[in-house]
Amino acid sequence: MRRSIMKRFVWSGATFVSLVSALLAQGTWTWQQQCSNNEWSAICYADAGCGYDQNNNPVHRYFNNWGLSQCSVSPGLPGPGSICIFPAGANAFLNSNINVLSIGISNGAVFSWQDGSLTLRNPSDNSPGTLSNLGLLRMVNSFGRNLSGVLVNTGTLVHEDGSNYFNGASLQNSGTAEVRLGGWYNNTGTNSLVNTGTLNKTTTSSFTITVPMQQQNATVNVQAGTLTLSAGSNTHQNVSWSVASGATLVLNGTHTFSGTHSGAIAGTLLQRTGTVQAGSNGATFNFTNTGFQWQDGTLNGGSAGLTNAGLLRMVNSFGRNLSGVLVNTGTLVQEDGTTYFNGASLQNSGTAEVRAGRWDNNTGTNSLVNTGTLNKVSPDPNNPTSFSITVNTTNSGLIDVQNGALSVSNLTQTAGEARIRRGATLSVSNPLAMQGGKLTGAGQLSGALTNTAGTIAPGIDDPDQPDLNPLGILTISGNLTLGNDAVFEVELAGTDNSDPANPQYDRVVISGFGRTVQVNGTLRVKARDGYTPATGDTFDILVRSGSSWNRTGAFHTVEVDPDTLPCVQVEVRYLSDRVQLVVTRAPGSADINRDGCVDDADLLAVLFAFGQTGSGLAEDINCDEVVDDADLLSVLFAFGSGC
Ligand SMILES: [Ca+2]
Ligand SMILES: [Ca+2]
Ligand SMILES: [Ca+2]
Repeated sequence: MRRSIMKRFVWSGATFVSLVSALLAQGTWTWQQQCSNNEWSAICYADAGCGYDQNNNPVHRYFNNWGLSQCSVSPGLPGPGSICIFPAGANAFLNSNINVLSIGISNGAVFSWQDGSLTLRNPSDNSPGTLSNLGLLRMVNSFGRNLSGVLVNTGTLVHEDGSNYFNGASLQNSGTAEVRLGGWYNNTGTNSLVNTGTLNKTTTSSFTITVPMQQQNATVNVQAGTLTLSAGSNTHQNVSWSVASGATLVLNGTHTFSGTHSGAIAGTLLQRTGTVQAGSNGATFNFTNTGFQWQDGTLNGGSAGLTNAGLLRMVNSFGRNLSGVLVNTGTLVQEDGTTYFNGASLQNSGTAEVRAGRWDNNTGTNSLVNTGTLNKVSPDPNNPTSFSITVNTTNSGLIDVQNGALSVSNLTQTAGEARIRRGATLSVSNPLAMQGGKLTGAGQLSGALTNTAGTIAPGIDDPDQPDLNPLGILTISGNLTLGNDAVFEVELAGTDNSDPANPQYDRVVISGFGRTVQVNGTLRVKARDGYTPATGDTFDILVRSGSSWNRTGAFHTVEVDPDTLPCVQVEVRYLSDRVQLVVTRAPGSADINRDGCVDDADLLAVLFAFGQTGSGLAEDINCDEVVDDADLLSVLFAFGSGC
């Protein structure tokens, strides 16, 4: 009976293949290659021990690669429910459709899959079966392959070419998976790519994955070419990423990150579109070299926040959407385009650099909080760029407008410094609310300044950047309000302010017509570089450049720094077009009679006044209110100078 069925199977066509296979399928099959062709279902024959037919021709003995042989008909092949084992040394090739329960590829075995559908399934309950690779599993040539069931790779998987379509399939890699050209596509059913091992992209070709990825403690190395991760939903936890020079890793679709993601990116790591978001416990990016490039799509830090500890770049002239909390402790660079804030909070305690484009207040409640450094720069300082921030901004760090224009619609400063370098402009729509910190520089504030408790200190005094001039002429094109606790700090190093690039003292210029200037608070006067003013010297510390202004009020306190300006006394004059500082008393000079020469006339003056006490004595050179030997020594040490 069985023999007759076999005959019909062999000679009557494929209809009976599955029937016969089903009958033979159960059990364990071990690869034992008997044919020169190493294809899974290869059949070969030899004239061996099967006798002769009625025409005296030898009857063939048919062999397969599973150790079976049979006279006159083909032996059976693994079918549904079969357990298939490829021992070490096996080198098998799959170019046909198969349906088995499981496949085991041993360490030392090679299995090359070119074409066909590989279905791993338990026929009794239709649950997925498993292919376990401990050896080398290759996907070869440019064919379209179909996978159903579970593929577990703990060995080496190399996808050389072609497309793998996932149809209710899960690829679980804890070994090494290398992809070169082609793709893994989310075709039908529920599919997943679980990577807890290493995924390497090699060769200069492109590879695309649309199967949802779940990565944990994994490594992704894009060594060459382009790897595109485009699944609709992906999760990545504690993944180490690297992209070699010339290579590209593209993120499309939705990617949820948790834990820490680090890596050296010598090539390009690009969010081309889609969504990158932090999980419920937040996530940290620490990408170095060229960093993480956000071009388009959405970045959502969620309520726990996405923290950038490395380099995060907003690139190209796209409109991007930011939501949730983005914390920058590393370097954040906005190169171009518009970043729309939609219920977003950007918290910078590292360095943020803005070059061109906008950070726009779009929907919801948005904020920019700078406790670090926010630099406005232009890639080409000879062609300065503009950057606009319409998100409510609070500064307690450093805002440094190095060149070009920075527009901040609503800027509140509670501490720190807003610095406008010479030639640069900081624009505000609503009055800059200075509740603390300093406004410094030699550029222009375009807009009003309401200084309730901050310090206006023209020039830039930065010990880390000694090339910047601590003396400056700062222009305010807008109304100026100084409150009771405001400070205006003026440094003196000479009386000549004719060279705006190298002024000798600090000044604020109010430009524009009909400005309102309310003066109040404290005027603080210091000297620099050992400068000592003379009685009668004047300094125009607050001037208007327009034809009129409405100036009211006066400083309630004038502080003269006793360390740099000992015994200097000043008076503030409120003139129609300026507020002027006049030196009413200067420290003594060894040239007592002020004839330009320290000689015996000055020595005699001190001797005649010797012992006198009181303030304002010309002979009291060191200003301690007594004429004594200290003053005499001052003359002796300076004797002959100026003569
Ligand atoms: Ca200064
Ligand atoms: Ca003299
Ligand atoms: Ca004295």
